[in-house]
Amino acid sequence: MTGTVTVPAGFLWGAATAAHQVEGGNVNTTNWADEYHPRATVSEPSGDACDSYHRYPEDIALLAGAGLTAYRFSIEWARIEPEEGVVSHAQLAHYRNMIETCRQLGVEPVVTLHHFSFPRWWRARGGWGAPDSAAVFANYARIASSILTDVTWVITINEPNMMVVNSESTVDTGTGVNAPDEPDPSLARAIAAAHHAATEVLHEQLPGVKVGWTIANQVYQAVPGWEAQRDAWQYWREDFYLEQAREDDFIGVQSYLRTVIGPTEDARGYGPQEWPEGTDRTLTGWEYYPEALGHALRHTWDVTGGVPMMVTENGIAASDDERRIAYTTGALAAMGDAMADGCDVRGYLHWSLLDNYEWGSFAPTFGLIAVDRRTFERTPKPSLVWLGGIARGGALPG
Ligand code: IFM
Repeated sequence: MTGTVTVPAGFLWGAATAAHQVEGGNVNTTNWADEYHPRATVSEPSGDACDSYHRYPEDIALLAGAGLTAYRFSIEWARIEPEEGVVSHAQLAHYRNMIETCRQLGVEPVVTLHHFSFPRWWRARGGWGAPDSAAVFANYARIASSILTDVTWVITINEPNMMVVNSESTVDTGTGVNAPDEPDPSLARAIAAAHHAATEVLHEQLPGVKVGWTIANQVYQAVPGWEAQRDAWQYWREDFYLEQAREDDFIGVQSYLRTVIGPTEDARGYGPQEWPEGTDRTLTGWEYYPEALGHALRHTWDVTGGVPMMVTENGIAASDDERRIAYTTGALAAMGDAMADGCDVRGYLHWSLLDNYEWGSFAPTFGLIAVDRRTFERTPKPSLVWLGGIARGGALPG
């Protein structure tokens, strides 16, 4: 179905960031330790990032001024609990100030508790693999809940499915092997247990809160005849995590691309297909495929059995801002079609508000706002004004 769809009242229009990617000086994380390790494999470290730790009032004001109504950001566990069991009340106050800044500017805060970065002590005690990892994460959720009293939308964990497949360190191990070949179901179950434990704590502490997690949707498509292999590939990379959300208040849908599964020459005999020469790609090397968002929403809706959804990330790494607008136009049209066909979508949060640290490099620019790497001056791009206009009008491109 195609046509112009009007979003329901209360639909959130916004943009997203994550602490490690924008704050700067995130020195107590394992990410920082790895980025500055003598055998670091990243092309550049996060450093001062966008200095949003200090400049968040300007960031939120730019978002609000453009007409957007929601800001998704993450709070940094390594700052809030710098050593296991040690709570930094000053850092909690910092994040509380961010929430209050949102409120003062008429912006709905969507708060992520964990977005990829870990305190150093967490890795030292065994990470998700430690037998009590769910309890330790739930305790962090309890600490965080003290500043979330009036926050409606809370995300426990960002992209657990990517965390499991990308669980290698960014330090060269010297073995030539860093990435796990297969997602580890025991790791997936441990992270799911942490999500459920944290959700329970948040519901106990914050009546009325809506809790969910966000899943990176890869839009797995099959070469004709390879559907069974596609399903097998997909289960521990995506569907397991969608199933875990069936009792949640909402689920975050994060979409950028698709992955086609078919025959390969390795021992397994199937897997992701190479894109043909000449495929239109983005700055991250991903295929330019705005329709992915519609597929991601429909698949999430089907697997969860109708859990309300929020697009918590969607965007493109592009140096040409017109391309960002074109991509997002296509993605919003696909979202509108999915909504017209019955998908319950509560918001669209673009990735990202700022040109930020893309886990190893600042080169793939996803932002609606450019950031000078030395002065940190913010320069809104036309796409920010454009998306704000869509938000004000409330109608999706058809
Ligand atoms: O930058 C990341 C983000 O941290 C998680 N989702 C995908 C984005 C783009 O790669």
